[in-house]
Amino acid sequence: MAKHPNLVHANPADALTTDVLEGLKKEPKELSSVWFYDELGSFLFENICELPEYYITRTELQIMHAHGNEMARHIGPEAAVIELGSGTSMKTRLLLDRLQDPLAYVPVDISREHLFDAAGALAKDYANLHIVPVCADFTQNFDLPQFIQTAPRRVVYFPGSTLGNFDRTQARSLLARMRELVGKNGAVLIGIDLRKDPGVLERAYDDAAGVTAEFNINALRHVNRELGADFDLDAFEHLAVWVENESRIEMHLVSKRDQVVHLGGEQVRIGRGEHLRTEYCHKYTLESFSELAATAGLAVNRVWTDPDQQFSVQLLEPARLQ
Ligand code: AVJ
Repeated sequence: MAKHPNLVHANPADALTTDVLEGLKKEPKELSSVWFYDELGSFLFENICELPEYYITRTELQIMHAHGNEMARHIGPEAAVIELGSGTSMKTRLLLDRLQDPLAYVPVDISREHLFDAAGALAKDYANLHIVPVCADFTQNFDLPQFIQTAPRRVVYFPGSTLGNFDRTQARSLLARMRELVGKNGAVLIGIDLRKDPGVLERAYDDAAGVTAEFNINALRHVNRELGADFDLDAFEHLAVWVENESRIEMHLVSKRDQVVHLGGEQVRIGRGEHLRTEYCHKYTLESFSELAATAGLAVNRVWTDPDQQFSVQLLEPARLQ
């Protein structure tokens, strides 16, 4: 996150302020999508998952129900499952329920509270499973406990199409990191959203009930509260736009008027009609994703999709060298 690791901040909030200011000084302006997820934001996201226009969660669950047994067979017995950005671990249960004698479940999440809530709930339902929560930002380097590092079959689970939020370079290094985590005998089970009609995509990110709009605006509320900024929430409009040549949806906040925002002792001018970019959601074809995975040393071994090919769950394995 912080782009100046050499700067030492007395207070972690200073580092966050520096980071936000840096984004606001860019052309176009941007604000990291991590700001979506405070308590209200997580609640709004859960509501998004239930919206008729937001096909992603429901389609991925449908694929897990239809093909989970086959996924489990491919993964095999005694796997250590490492989930990046585990949240409530809701989809994971569909996998754990089907795996033969899983060795351990390692949820990795930046939110300590969500992490331990989810781990506690799982511990009740899976009495024989080692549950090893790791509180970490999975985009940074983090260590796994020794007995996980040396488990013979390590599998990274990365559902939700979260990879789509990263640009190409970041996505490649994240995939390479997963390959490193699982080793040459491991596998990656990943949810990837597929390219489709732009109208369908834009509606999925700009629903009629306005929940996604509220979710987007809430990032500003979060920055106001956490960093003492004074964004006027009513002065921004939600925008979701399909950018064809990047194959992605972008979420923006568009300023309704000229305004000045105060943050960390600085003033940021935002012009009327100026855009603040808050999220990328890249959409792949089966070919474009397989090419990306290959650049990170991963080969697509199996692909499961829904009948309309809206979404995919893919099993990747380290590519053999010759
Ligand atoms: C949770 C990152 C998968 O990109 O579709 C939902 C977040 N943003 N609506 C996505 C999101 C707007 C979501 N992910």
